[in-house]
Amino acid sequence: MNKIIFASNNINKVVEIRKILEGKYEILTLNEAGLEIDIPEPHDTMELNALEKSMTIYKLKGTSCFAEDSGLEVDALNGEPGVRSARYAGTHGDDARNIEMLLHKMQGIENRNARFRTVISLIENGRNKFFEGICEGTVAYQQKGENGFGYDPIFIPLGLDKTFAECTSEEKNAVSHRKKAINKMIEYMLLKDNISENKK
Ligand code: ITT
Repeated sequence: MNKIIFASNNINKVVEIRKILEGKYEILTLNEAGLEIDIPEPHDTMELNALEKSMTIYKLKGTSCFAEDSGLEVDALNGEPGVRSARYAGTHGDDARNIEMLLHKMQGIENRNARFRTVISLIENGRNKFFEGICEGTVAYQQKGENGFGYDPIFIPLGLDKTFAECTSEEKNAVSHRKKAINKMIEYMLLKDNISENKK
């Protein structure tokens, strides 16, 4: 099976993406690729941060790899936390405080519309391609559910009446931003592989 490095230190993302790509591609984590590295995310767009992560790893390893930058965009907060989702309350990856901060800012706000957005940067032979995935929904008034990670306990995807944290991984993967972006990337990679097969 083809192997590809996923340039992420977020084990929850790795688990979700492994499940989505099961049987199609083997995902190597940074650790498994022999890299212990914390890649900075200094930019103010998901595109540039995803590219920073994938390009950093490509330069170190020289093999195909991809990275993703993702976040929750809330309409009533002008798209916040957005690109700052992982560190909204100050400390990177403090999910509990990030949720607390978001619910606090949304007190008294009736427009709960929001979306998860993921941007993947895939680098092959030094060239970059972006893939985007969006999942529309609303921000709940309180946390519910134990599954998933990040803002899952307060995000209700459109068409369901429960939070992502109340969903099974199959239910989340059926509609998630990450699944949509990964699907686009797989379609692109398979098409390209077919084209180069036909040229032989
Ligand atoms: P890497 O950069 O190492 O991949 P990270 O956690 O720093 O991991 P991001 O900078 O892309 O990743 O931050 C994404 C944050 O957005 C993440 O920490 C969550 O708070 C939130 N997030 C993204 N996707 C999510 C999902 O499917 N469910 C819940 N929260 C999500």
